[in-house]
Amino acid sequence: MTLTTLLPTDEVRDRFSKAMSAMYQTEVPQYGTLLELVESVNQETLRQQPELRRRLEAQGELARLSVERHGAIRVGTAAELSMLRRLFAVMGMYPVGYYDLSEAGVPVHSTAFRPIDDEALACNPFRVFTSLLRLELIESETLRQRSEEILAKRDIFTSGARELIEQHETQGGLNSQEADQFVKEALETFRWHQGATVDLDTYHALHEEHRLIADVVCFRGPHINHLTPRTLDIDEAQRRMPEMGMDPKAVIEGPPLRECPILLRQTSFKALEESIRFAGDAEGTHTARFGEIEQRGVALTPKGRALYDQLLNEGRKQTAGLDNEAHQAVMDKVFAALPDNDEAMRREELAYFHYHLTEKGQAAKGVHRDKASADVDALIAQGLVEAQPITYEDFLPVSAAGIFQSNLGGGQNEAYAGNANRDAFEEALGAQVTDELSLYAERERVSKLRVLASLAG
Ligand code: OOG
Ligand code: NI
Repeated sequence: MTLTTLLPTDEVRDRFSKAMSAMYQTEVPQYGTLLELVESVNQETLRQQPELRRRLEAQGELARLSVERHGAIRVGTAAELSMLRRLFAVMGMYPVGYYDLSEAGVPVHSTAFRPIDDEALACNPFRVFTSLLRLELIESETLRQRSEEILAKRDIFTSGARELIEQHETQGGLNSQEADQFVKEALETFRWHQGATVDLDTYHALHEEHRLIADVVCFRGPHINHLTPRTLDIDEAQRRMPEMGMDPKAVIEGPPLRECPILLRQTSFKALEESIRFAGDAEGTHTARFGEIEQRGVALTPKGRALYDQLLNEGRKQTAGLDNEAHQAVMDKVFAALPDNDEAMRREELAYFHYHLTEKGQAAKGVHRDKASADVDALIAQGLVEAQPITYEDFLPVSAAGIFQSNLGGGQNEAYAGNANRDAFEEALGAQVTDELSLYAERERVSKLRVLASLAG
């Protein structure tokens, strides 16, 4: 009998995300340029900000920085979404969060497949923002039916991928060779296809309803539409995009520049217009794929998030039509209401923190048996404990909508709004999505308990 050693799912994800990045570089050469830009901005930032370097290192994030990416895909049916859930599970990626984009006039709802525990996140936090098209929101009965028929005919997974997913489920993992084969097969689902499955007239009819519907329905698979590296200075990266031949969207989405970054700031370069061969041999074009970069900060608690949402709304009322500089200046004023200081955010329970022992705390292990030591604030004041911001690993629906829109030529339809339906999404997915905030709260809670336990000895 041969014993097979099963590969950790973290390793499968790491191989897949690297293979995906290599594939996307050949598909969209500008993505390679974007990676170079982010890499040089990151190296410069780390040189200029030794404190940031120290902190990222202590958080175990320096090592993951060069592989850190998120991608995005859009699928058309419940069967496709639930099979994707099983495919991502092979890589230790699980559905986290529910995002209703109908609110922003885009007929999809979404989740993010991503690793969940500290160790997996530290290894490679690869995430895929995955949207399900909501055909039920299309008004025209004929178009809806036509879309359903077209989608019913395609299979976005190779038979090899299906077999390996089942094998993972029955044997509890894949060995190294199977994992390599899985990566190869799974990549086929995310590949770009230059040929459309429909004729030009059908494409136009769907495009007329919403560009995104055409993007999901007319192709053989849910081509990856962007891969986003993490930058440590998004303002600098945005400034340098034009000199590297990229056309950035007008404004950086999310909060303004801060000493202590929160959540997520994002910007993108415009989608490429790509030539497509339609059924019946007609030539045409389609715009779907773009480039994006992001800067990540601390995860906010429900209280912090409510304040963020309120400030963002206030800011958005004043920023319509402004250029990036003016937009950021307004946001900066509005966001003064959210303390730009880790300690203040921690005390006011606006953000999540990971507690760990300082060197002094390590030396004091077991000697703090008195009651007062259960008070983390006191331990911090005594220099025994340090609180580190927990990085936000998720997405922001308003930013996502801004990204969607900058690439859909402003296409949005207010008639879609007010249609959140998490139950229907979970039914299509075949599982519940995990609440992202509960994950951060749990990581904070466990770190606090650990620190107290080790000091108590
Ligand atoms: C996804 C847009 C959302 C983000 O970073 O917020 C997204 C899409 O265009 O399919 O990727
Ligand atoms: Ni994105």
